[in-house]
Amino acid sequence: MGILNITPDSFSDGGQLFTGGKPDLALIRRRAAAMVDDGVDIFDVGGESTRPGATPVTPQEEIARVIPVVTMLKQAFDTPVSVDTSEPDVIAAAADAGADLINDVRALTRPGALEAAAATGLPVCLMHMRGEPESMQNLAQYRDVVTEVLDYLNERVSACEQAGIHRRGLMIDPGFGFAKHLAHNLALFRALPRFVDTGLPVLVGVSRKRMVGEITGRASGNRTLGSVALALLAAQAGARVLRVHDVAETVEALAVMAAVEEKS
Ligand code: YH5
Repeated sequence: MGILNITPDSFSDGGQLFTGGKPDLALIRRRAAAMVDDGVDIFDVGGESTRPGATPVTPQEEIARVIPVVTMLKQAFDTPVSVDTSEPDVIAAAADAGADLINDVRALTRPGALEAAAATGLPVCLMHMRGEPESMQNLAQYRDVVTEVLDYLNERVSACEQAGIHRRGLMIDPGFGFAKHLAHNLALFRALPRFVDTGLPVLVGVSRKRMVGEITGRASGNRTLGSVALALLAAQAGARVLRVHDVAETVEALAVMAAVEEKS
């Protein structure tokens, strides 16, 4: 899954895809085409910055950032499009524009989000976090982080099933870096087989995150190697979807793993 960040503050992603209140569709198209050449399987389009300390965005602003991009990607490519959103109106508009997957860092907990997602009939990725990006690191306190995150995701899976979203349309994600310190992130990473054992596909998003910097000592512009190493370890532990900035490097590493494991 290749990240297309349509926010004015995502400078570390290597170029600004959103400037002057508008997505730069020509630039996004070139970036997406490069990802396709590199072997991407899913585009992930996000208009809300969810980094620690980020400021909130209105649903109208999110729609203005994301929907033209979804429309362009569906017209120009055959690659499935995921939309990174928590907002019911954005979920509905994304589905209308042809989105293939809803990726919600708030696991459909916003009022109306569960119903909006169920109405689209689209598959959903449920991620664990606590609180809101501007304050979430204050909530990084756990008695047993693995059990608490698994319990939360199982509860959200049940809520989805009750709202009419079938289990076969769900994916789970421990939410690396979201209300978690390094020790929590590492405990969750080591416990990936327990998430895989739920039988649901597991998505892992660690690309260029602080945890990579904390492990390697590298600043945000120099975390590709650490990110690829973690992605490979996640795949080896059974993660099915890897959300990454560096598609070419990750695909190359996965090809090595597949050869060793005699897969594809
Ligand atoms: C995720 O893990 N993450 S947005 C800070 C960074 C670099 C990257 C400090 N959406 C996830 O990518 N969706 C985001 O450097 C996500 N799983 C899912 N499902 C945060 C992000 C980032 C933050």
